[in-house]
Amino acid sequence: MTDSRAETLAHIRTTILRGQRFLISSHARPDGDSIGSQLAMAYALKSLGKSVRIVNRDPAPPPIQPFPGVDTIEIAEAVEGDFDAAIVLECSHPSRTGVSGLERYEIINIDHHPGNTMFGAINWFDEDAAACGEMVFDVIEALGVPLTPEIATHVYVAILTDTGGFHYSHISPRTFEICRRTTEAGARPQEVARLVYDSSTLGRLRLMGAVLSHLEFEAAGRLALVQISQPMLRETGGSLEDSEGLINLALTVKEIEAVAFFKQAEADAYRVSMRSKGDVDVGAVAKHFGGGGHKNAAGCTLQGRYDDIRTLIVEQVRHVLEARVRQEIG
Ligand SMILES: [Mn+2]
Repeated sequence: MTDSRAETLAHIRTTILRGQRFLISSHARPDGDSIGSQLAMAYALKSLGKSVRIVNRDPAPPPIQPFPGVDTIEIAEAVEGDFDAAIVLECSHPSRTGVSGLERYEIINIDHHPGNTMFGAINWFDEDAAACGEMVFDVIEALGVPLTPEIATHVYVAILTDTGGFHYSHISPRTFEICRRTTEAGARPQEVARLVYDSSTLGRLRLMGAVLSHLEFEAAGRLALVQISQPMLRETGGSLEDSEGLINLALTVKEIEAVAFFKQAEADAYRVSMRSKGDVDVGAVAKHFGGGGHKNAAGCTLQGRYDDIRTLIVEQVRHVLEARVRQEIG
């Protein structure tokens, strides 16, 4: 542990120990890492006798909803009340929360997304963490809070989901050490995996069929393109939430190195999610279009007609695929 890391953790520890009322928020359209990190932190603070409210802009994704404490999360666009500090997890910028009013509080910013703007009174940013849940685990350890089954389960959910089931970059020996500790403390990998990955709906299965029948390829088959339109959602009975994780299907094919997934959010607005393997940096593509994310998992939102958006994205992904080839040769 570097000095600055130890100092930041000590600072977070002091701030939490001297406060009584805490607010915890995370990004809009939360994922397993945001929910798991928030609830692990909330359970830890409660075990220290603190009062905690979790406020998010959007509900937890359906597979995460059965986990303990998810029903205590408040859904709101604004927050008020007295808090000694607001803990913002998983956000490179406070606007990512979609919750207004946070700026009134002393913010503890804990995040692993590249480009974090260091917006907090205390900022702990670690781009090398495989999940924000790893960082929350470190905070809980620094606080001296024993791992309960609830805390352990949420840290495990955060890591499992944010590594795509131990697929993505930044997985380290520390990742498995934390998973070992959480499993020892009562997290049950088999049950968690069943809830997270095997609790699908029929609408999702039908949507998957429709999505796969529209699969397209570019860059000599190295880039797969997937799209979901509003008519597809109506015909299959699936929802945009049901499309969560569908993007990973195409990546299971050996030759495919990158996937771009176009979701029609409104008539002329597409949310573009991208995934890649190894050194193919789709994070750079998302950044180019004002979005964000990591090297292997990123996204952005583009306005316009599908064909135009598709052309723009394909061009940029080609660049990062070519950059990788040059690296291999060089
Ligand atoms: Mn994360």
